[in-house]
Amino acid sequence: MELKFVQTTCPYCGTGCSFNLVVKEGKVVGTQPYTRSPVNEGKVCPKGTYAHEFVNSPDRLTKPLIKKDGRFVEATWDEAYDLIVQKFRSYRPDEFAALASARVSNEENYLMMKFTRGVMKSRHIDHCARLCHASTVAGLAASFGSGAMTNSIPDIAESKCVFVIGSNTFEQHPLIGRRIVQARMNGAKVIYADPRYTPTARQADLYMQFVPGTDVAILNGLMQEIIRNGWEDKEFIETRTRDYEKLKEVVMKEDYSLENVSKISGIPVEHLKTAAEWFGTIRPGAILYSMGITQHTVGVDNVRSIANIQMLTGNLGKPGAGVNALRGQNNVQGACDMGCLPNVFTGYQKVTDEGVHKKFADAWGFPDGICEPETGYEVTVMMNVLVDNPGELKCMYIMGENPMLSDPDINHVREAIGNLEFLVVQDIFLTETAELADVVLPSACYAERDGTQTSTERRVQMWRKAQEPPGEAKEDWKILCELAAKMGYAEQFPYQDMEEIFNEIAALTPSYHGMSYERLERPEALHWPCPTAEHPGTPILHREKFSHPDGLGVFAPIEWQPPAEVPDAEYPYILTTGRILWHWHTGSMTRRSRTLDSEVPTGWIEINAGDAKELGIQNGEIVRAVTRRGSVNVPAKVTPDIMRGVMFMPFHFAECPANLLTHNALDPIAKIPEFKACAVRVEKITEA
Ligand SMILES: Nc1nc2c(c(=O)[nH]1)N[C@H]1C(S)=C(S)[C@@H](COP(=O)(O)OP(=O)(O)OC[C@H]3O[C@@H](n4cnc5c(=O)[nH]c(N)nc54)[C@H](O)[C@@H]3O)O[C@H]1N2
Ligand SMILES: Nc1nc2c(c(=O)[nH]1)N[C@H]1C(S)=C(S)[C@@H](COP(=O)(O)OP(=O)(O)OC[C@H]3O[C@@H](n4cnc5c(=O)[nH]c(N)nc54)[C@H](O)[C@@H]3O)O[C@H]1N2
Ligand code: SF4
Ligand SMILES: [Mo]
Repeated sequence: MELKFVQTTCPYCGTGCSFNLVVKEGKVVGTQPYTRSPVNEGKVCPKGTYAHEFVNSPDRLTKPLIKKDGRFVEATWDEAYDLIVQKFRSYRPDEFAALASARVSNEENYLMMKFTRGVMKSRHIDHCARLCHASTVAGLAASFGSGAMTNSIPDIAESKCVFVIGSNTFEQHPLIGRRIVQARMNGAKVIYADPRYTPTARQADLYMQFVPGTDVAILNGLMQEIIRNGWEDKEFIETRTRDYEKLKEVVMKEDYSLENVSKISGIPVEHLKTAAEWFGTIRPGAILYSMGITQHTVGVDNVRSIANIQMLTGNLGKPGAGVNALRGQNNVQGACDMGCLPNVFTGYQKVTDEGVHKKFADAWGFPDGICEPETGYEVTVMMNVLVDNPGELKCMYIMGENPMLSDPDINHVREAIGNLEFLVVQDIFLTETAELADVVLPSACYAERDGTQTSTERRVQMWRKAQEPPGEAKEDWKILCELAAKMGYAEQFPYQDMEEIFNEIAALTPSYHGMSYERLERPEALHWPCPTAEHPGTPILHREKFSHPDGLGVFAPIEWQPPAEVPDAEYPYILTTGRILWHWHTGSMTRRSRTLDSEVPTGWIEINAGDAKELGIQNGEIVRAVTRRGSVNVPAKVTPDIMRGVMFMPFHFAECPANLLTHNALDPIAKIPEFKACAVRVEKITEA
């Protein structure tokens, strides 16, 4: 039997590994190493290895569905389009909102952005970056003028001191974890701070367990100790930054002495001292962070503190250093780059800038104009508006997201979605969100299309089509083009293939300007910014200057504040949430992968062994976890690995959804919810 091998990039995390899909008789049946990618050099994690398993799942959506009398009935594409067009035309621009997707290609996200702003003329477009690295995009833009991971993945192996905080790298970005191991084999010290002793902790020379939500205090304390000992990089501070005095005024306060920070965070003073000494004196030092930093009501403050410590130590613009914000989904960087955010067009060009607005309006040529040059609503704000001001938003178009499991406070989300008049969901499976839709459109998955995606290190890489989509499912870009044509805008959506869309993106986006499919075909692809056709791309940002007009990095004085909801007598523990190696978010794909799902078939709540003893809870016992939002029955996992007073739940499992419990409290700037800290109590379930 003849086998075909199609090289593509992984549909799961933002690391951007490559592998080959094995195709037999026109169907994807396996994966195989592809050794020429400089990102993963032929290695993959379990999700990559089994990335073929969900592709031909019998659960794939194969036909459009229309809800009639509360039940879905199969429909033709024309019936589905006709209904959508009739409804979409009945709404005013501001009554419509769209969610783009970190799962689909750059080209498709660009089209969703163009559809929302051009066809629907609405300001309201966003996507799951809001739940993820919105704090990074805002925080690093304020500190450096550009909100992306500063260095490359291979570069991490060059570091001499790797400080990982709020990232469980070995489970969530395993092939970045490999670079930490390489750095350590090259003699680097590894410092890891996390409320849980995770697989990442096992790789650390120094592990610091701490109370969730105390990151700013810890970082301020480390900076105070570095300054006290004169370990700061004076030349870097002098020549490359401003507002250092303002930073110093805050971090040198008695509040941030190591003794006080130890009291706030629970980290022993000795450990803080060692961390400050290593990070203050060993160069180059890289920081890796992810959701433990961003998903807080102080998410932007946390990110700015990370930027502060890297400017203080001069760890920017050079190999082995950097602020390495590990982006989560395969193409969340790309969805942001494509302007699927309520405040920017592609390449972070501001919607409120009249020149930019005119540039896009002119290039697109909609005879009746595009959306107003005003910022729209963020996902989390959309949900709040739907509940608090019913009737303002009436219609949503959700492509490749599952907010009914991934947004905070699911009861609130259910109420919000219930207040919509018309919901279209475009997905590869009938998700918890799709169940609530009026129309469901079946789309192709990554293995069924070409296109590009941009990984966490700003590397723009290709997907390659390996098989046809099942049944009548279509590629997301084709659906968007056909729908735009039915809405009367065929001329503005004239594309024959993805490459034509990419060329339009490159023409309108300075950081992608020098890219073409031809150039991206190479195994190493290109890192943005890549402004000209000759430019080699930019693996390391901020080498000579930062992206602010004056070229300087900006220190921000940040005071520590506790989370919005802290434990009390009624809810005495801190609940934090996150991920595990084997599953992906709402489980739509991994729970339909036989191997992954049999490895870990359901969720749990991690409880410290001492706490469990006090509560009389046994390992494996089903308990009831209760917060002010709701309650969930879930197996207890009693473990010494989590800090006392803290509990952890993975959010992948529909049968025990962590997000029934989480708190919809938002960072005032980034509008990201506080998934990483709320107050919880756990009850024994007594037989009635
Ligand atoms: N296997 C797998 N990999 C994934 C994903 C997945 O679903 N499954 N999702 C991808 C996505 S979209 C993302 S964004 C990334 C996320 O990647 P990570 O951020 O690494 O994953 P999380 O588990 O959300 O959180 C990381 C760690 O933060 C710790 N933490 C909890 N509270 C705090 C706190 O207050 N401060 C600090 N500093 N740490 C805290 C948790 O104990 C946890 O170990 O992973 C990506 N990779
Ligand atoms: N409690 C808690 N909640 C969290 C987090 C947390 O740490 N704790 N983390 C948050 C973070 S960082 C993130 S990124 C979000 C993720 O939240 P979501 O993006 O809502 O989660 P996913 O399950 O990845 O949803 C992606 C959807 O896209 C579909 N899909 C896959 N491929 C395609 C395709 O090619 N086309 C189309 N149209 N659809 C496709 C999948 O079937 C799935 O339904 O969750 C957030 N929620
Ligand atoms: S590390 Fe990420 S990109 Fe690489 S194989 Fe695993 S899930 Fe895929
Ligand atoms: Mo994410």
